[in-house]
Amino acid sequence: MTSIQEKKWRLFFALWPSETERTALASWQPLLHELCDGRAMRPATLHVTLVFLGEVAESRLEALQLVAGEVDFQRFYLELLEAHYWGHNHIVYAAPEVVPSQLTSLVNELESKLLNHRFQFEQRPYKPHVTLLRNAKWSDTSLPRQSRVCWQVSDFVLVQSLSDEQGACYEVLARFSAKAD
Ligand code: 2AM
Repeated sequence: MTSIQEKKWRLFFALWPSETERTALASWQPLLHELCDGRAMRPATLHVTLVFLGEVAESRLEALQLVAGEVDFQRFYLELLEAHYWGHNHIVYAAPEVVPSQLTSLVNELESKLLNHRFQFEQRPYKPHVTLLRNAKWSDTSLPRQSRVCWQVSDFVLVQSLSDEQGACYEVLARFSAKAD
């Protein structure tokens, strides 16, 4: 008897920048690339992951979107000014100096609703970041401060991770808006 494997989608939830924020973040890349080498992420792929789900069965996609639609969160600003380096995975990334409490609440609520609906994912301490360079090299020294990016977050997205000849490429499948103030 042949078993038919259900199709799986590689998925994650993320904050997805507008063109303005995307362009501002991409403008950090040339100097960082000069300093740290590696591979600059394509501007169209820049984002902040909220929860990385990995492989999800196609039959669970509708439920996943219903769960995300139940998340109640307020809009907030994410201020990015600093670039950092992680030696363990050779990534140069943008991160906020202070993580907004609304972002922490959004991730906690999303994770808790997903767990209640039996979605599985790796639970690690949450470190919001935008990956700017991969395969980079840098020391423990601070990287230069960058021009401020003040990102107004008013929604989050469900993204499918695919790959093409240039590496990862992402497709936004659905958007979930903040509740009115
Ligand atoms: P990274 O940029 O720090 O690698 C899509 O892969 C997004 O999900 C990336 O932002 C990636 O973070 C994040 N992510 C988190 N956990 C992951 C995992 N186990 N495998 C792949 N990507 C992961």
